[in-house]
Amino acid sequence: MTEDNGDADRFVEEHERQINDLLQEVDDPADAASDDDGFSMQLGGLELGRRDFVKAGAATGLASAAGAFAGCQTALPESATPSDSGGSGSQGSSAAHSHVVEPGEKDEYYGFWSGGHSGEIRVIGIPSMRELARIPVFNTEAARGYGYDDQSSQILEAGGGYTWGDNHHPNLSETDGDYDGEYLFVNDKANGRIARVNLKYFETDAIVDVPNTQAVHGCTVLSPDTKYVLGNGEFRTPLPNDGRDVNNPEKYTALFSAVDPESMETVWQVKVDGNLDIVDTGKEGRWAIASCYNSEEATEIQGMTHDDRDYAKVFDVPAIEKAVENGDYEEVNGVPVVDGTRDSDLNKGDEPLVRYVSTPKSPHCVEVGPDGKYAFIAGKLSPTVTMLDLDKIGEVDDPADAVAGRPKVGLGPLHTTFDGNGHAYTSLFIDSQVAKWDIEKAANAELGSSDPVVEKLDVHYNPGHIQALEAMTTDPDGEWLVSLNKLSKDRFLPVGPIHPDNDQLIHIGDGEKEMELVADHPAYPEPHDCIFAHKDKINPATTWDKADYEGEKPFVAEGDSGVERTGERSVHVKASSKRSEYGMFDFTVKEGDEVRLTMTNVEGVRDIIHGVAIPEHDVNLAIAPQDTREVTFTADDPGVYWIYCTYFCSALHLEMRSRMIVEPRD
Ligand code: CUK
Ligand code: CUA
Repeated sequence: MTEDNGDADRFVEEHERQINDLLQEVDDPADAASDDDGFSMQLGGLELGRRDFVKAGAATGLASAAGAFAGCQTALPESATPSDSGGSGSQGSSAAHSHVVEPGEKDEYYGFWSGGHSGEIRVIGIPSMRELARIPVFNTEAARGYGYDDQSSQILEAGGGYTWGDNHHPNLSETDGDYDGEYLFVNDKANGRIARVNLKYFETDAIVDVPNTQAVHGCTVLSPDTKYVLGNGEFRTPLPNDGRDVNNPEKYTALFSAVDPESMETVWQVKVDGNLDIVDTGKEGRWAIASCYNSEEATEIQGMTHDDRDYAKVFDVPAIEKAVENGDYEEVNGVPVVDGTRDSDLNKGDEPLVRYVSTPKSPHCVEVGPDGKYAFIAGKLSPTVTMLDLDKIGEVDDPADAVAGRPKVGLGPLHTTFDGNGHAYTSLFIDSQVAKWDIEKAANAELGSSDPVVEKLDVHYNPGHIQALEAMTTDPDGEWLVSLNKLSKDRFLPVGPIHPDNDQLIHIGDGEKEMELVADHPAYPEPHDCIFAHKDKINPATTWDKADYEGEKPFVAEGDSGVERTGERSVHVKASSKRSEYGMFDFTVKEGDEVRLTMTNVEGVRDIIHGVAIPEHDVNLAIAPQDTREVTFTADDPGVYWIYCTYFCSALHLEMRSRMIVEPRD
């Protein structure tokens, strides 16, 4: 059992050097054409040539059919066959597999993309890569009136009142290990939150501000039945973070949190040593596996990357529940916090709450394979992926004995996905490649062997997450894989210094043939991850069902429009809307009145949305058929204000207007 972990400084330095090399080549294509200059170096045990760094098609004008795979040839074991199928990166035009969905035809899969610090979720059809919708979650969004009407403002307010979030990991709710189409859950790394999107309406319906935690990074649902939404606290802080221990970083702590998917309340937390990065669960509802890149518990980068080993933490969910039941916790800000640090009494005995598995080196992602047998932990600063045997982890005395394999896949491995046919695909951030490898071969190979690697494909550039169709279920569909590349550099028309990311669509088929790069897709900053569900598993409503909000808000039928004075300085205005008129051509309030406006769209047909814009009052509603929205604002200044509809709903859309008359008060 030998392996090569290298040391952090070397990897960071090499990484920077490669990026600089690459940038220089992009700046000076002439230089790059001479790739046979004998340049080569050893890195992480791999012999690398210049072409490993000058990735094919990198604005160099290199003959791309040859270039696309040139980068992997030196790095591949002899048994691997570089593809000759092109993968020219010419945005799909020469690809053997078409991803085009003809006009009028629909995609086969829904893709849900995290939006990073845009705070939103994006819905993209696969394989076309056409963007279908954006679902605002932690951000406000004018097109859908999110954060403008009272209801969505209250969701944002209850979630802490922040104006943005940083969502990384979208997850679909599961029943029996398969997507049930009910909810999507997503983390907010920036403000330590988890949000729920209702997939009947494709709308955010709850945000929980997880107590005691400053960053919720990794986020997943507990398979197979979504018993909890689990969130990883990445940043260590004092507990509680109320001014105590601010100068004693050794007393900071990171928490693993469980949120109830229905009530969206935090039901328990586990305090751990080190930090917590990414998390996934086994398929049987017992294990949650999280990566930890800062076992050093340092506060600056040198310290965080100092050790050659960090760990994966394996949480035993039923054991944690038992500890909570037994009252073995400390309550902090209303949440039971159990002690899962290594010295905790709860970690002694044969049912420890948390097993710490030594893992090289600043590991990043954890993904559990479709059969639930292995957790795959990408090494980030180690060129390896550690396979943890989940059948064994509960049996062995030393958790290290549950390590079932550790293939060397390439530089900067971050995330792994699956085709359901025995292959794993790992993104290589530093190499700018996707490595496809054989899972069983890796389980039988020496630790640190690169023999299990079947093939590598260049991507453009620096991939983070990769995701194949339904790869997180027990029955992945293969066929397509998306590589979410952080940098696009020269792949698109320049649009100023903030460049788009590049999500690349790659054909993988059933894993038996070579991977083929089929399309580039620019992405507005900055998605991290995505998840795919077959269209039959998602069943959105096309109009609202008013029974769903009965008792929460009124439905204003056409005859019910009117103004009611509710107090000395408050009025309630109720109005219907339809093509092409509001329920009232005008209404009158008094200067200084607080106006509560309730508006229903009484249309029964899909696609006819009405908007409500009131100039100079920051009022903006978007109301889908059969829905009601409310907004409360103050009519500060006397005058006439033309209300108009923002959605182009009919030929008489421009005439769809009403007047708010604000009379002077005296
Ligand atoms: S993290 Cu972004 S590339 Cu937040 Cu899933 Cu790995
Ligand atoms: Cu209603 Cu435009």
